Amino acid sequence: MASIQDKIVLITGASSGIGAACAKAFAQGKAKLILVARRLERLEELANELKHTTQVHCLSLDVCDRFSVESALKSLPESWTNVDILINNAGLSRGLDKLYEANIQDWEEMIDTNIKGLLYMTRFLVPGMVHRERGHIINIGSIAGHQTYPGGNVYCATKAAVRALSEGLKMDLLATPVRVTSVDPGMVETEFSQVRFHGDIERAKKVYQGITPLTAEDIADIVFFCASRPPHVNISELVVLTTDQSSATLVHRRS
Ligand code: NDP
Ligand code: 8X3
Repeated sequence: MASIQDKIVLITGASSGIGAACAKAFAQGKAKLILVARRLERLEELANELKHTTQVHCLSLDVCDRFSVESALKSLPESWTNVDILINNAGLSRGLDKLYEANIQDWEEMIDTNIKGLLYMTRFLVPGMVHRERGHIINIGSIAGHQTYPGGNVYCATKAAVRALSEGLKMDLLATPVRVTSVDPGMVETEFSQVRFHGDIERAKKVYQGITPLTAEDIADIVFFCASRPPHVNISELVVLTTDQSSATLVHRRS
């Protein structure tokens, strides 16, 4: 295992779910953390919890806002600028409507966050990695990027785009030591379904009824594992499902 101690790790979507769990896992490894999300109070709460273990810098940022992303990254204090590991995790789904009936605003949010937000973060941080000859980009994709499911239309398209972008970036970084990994989970119980159903908690709970879903910590373990391989080992793409799920649409429920 390669040490990640003192590496600077920037995690988008660190205020909840997989991103927050990654923050805890990388804090255990003594990495220095830049936590990004829109809800600053959530980030500060987490930073407070982690400050005894490692150094943490919080950035309240909407990754969809290209100019804010650029200016926030340019304004990082000197000691935080050399990001070693970028975890592009911020993302969301909105709705499960048929494509021809869906709310167009839902599409805009998914496309802007899952694709454009990931692109902006990557575009502004990867040149430094290439220049310093070290770095790792870990994108959180999804089983939805491999298989489309009914009502998943635009969300699945955004995750298929993440998959294509991970592949393309890996090609563009060939001949540099910078690594690209895509971690593609199935059902993970986080705030994801609450966000998908616009705060309908009862409907969100039903998504995980009768199964043992993956946890945010399960995914954070895997992300940490990918990041801590020796420099010549690049885990390119990793699909992870709960044992109760065998494809995007096949789920075994006990009740
Ligand atoms: P959560 O809803 O728990 O967390 C999503 C995170 O993304 C939050 O921290 C949220 O922070 C952040 N975020 C959303 N929009 C923005 C934005 N515009 N700018 C900055 N941050 C943003 O869901 P998960 O932890 O489950 O989701 C994390 C990633 O994992 C997503 O990319 C999702 O698509 C992917 N995924 C999830 C699966 C699941 O079943 N849960 C399965 C496969 C992939 P804030 O609102 O404070 O900005
Ligand atoms: C999140 C998992 O199955 O809802 O990407 O698409 S799923």
